[in-house]
Amino acid sequence: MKESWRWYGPLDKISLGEIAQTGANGIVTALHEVPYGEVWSRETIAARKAEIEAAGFDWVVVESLPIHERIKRGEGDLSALFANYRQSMANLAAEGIHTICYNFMPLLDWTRTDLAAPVDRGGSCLRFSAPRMAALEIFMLGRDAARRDYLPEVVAQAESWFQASSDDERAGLMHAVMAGLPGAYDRYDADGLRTALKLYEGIDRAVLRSHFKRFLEEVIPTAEELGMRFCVHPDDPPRDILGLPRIVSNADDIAWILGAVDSSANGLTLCAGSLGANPKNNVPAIARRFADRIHFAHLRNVRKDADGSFEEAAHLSGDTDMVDLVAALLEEEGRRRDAGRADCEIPFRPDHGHELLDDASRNTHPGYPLIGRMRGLAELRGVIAGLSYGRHQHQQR
Ligand code: DNO
Ligand code: MN
Repeated sequence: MKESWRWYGPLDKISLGEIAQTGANGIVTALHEVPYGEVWSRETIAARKAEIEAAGFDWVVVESLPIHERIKRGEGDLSALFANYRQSMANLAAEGIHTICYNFMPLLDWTRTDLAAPVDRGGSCLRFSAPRMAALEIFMLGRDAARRDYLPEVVAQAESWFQASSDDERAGLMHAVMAGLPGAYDRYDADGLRTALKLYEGIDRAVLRSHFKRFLEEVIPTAEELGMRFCVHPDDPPRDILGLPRIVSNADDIAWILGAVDSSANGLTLCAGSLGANPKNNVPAIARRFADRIHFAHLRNVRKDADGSFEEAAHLSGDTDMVDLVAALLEEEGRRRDAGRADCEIPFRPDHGHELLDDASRNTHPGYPLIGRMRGLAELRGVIAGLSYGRHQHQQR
């Protein structure tokens, strides 16, 4: 497996020189400065690639080539947006970059309510509290319909929190919920969010699926021609948020997507932490079922509570059997190797990490600290080495 690391580009507080010391050799990044919907020019891609290569890395995955909200909403004439998207793809392929991660989450990206929840023995993690999210939806935004999405006791806790909370605490909650958005765009306050949600009125699961299918039909044939691999990132958390349908949340959803345009160019980012936040998802089983379409993996763990809350656990210690999951990915690599494929290595990154030791002082992107991710990567590297040795021994016998 190819060890990679998400770097947010020149504005990232962690430099490529520092990333080199983590042992990773692949970089996962995007042109975060280009507004959604605009073409990534070949020159800009080439300059970023040169910077990455000069530091001794390969640019292994684009995460993400973002999909404009109008495409998700199916709004108006989309031909120019699709043409721009395909042009960016062609420019990336011309620069030798072939793996593209993207998501189809309406409006938000990953969603948490607390960016610094304490963990045992020190440090902090990202946490999703069902009562806090319910407080935001029901009481701060006034979406009464959201009551249906939470257990009655969660709604009761949400109401007490809301009544006792200060303006600063409410603003802090809104800030945490927006933190998953990758670029500097489209962060909302309560009014802005209400307005943005109105644009999604009438877009239910079936409608959103039809917009997703249209996207796949517009880009996957081009991806095939260009030799590119697309890999959709699952919804995080894998459930409806703010009443917006989320359609990349479980094995049935994934089967539908991969079948909607049945091509190896239409693949999956196996994000263990996202899928693992729903107790119904068995992540190693999902990895085995869709193994031949996994083009990229995000490895991290979660620990779930009974009320729908969860927090990010250390990479090897949450609810997902990480060793079994890595074994599933190594089995797939073995099959690719046996089939004589040149591109058998699956790139992975330690998705998020805890904030540990000096991490908080660097004020890095939430979820993306240096030391916490380095710990995760080191643990995963150990698992991979151990399983690879076992497999090697087995083959010798
Ligand atoms: C979380 C990430 C996601 C992911 C996008 C992909 O940290 O895994 O934000 O980058 O959803 O489009
Ligand atoms: Mn992920």
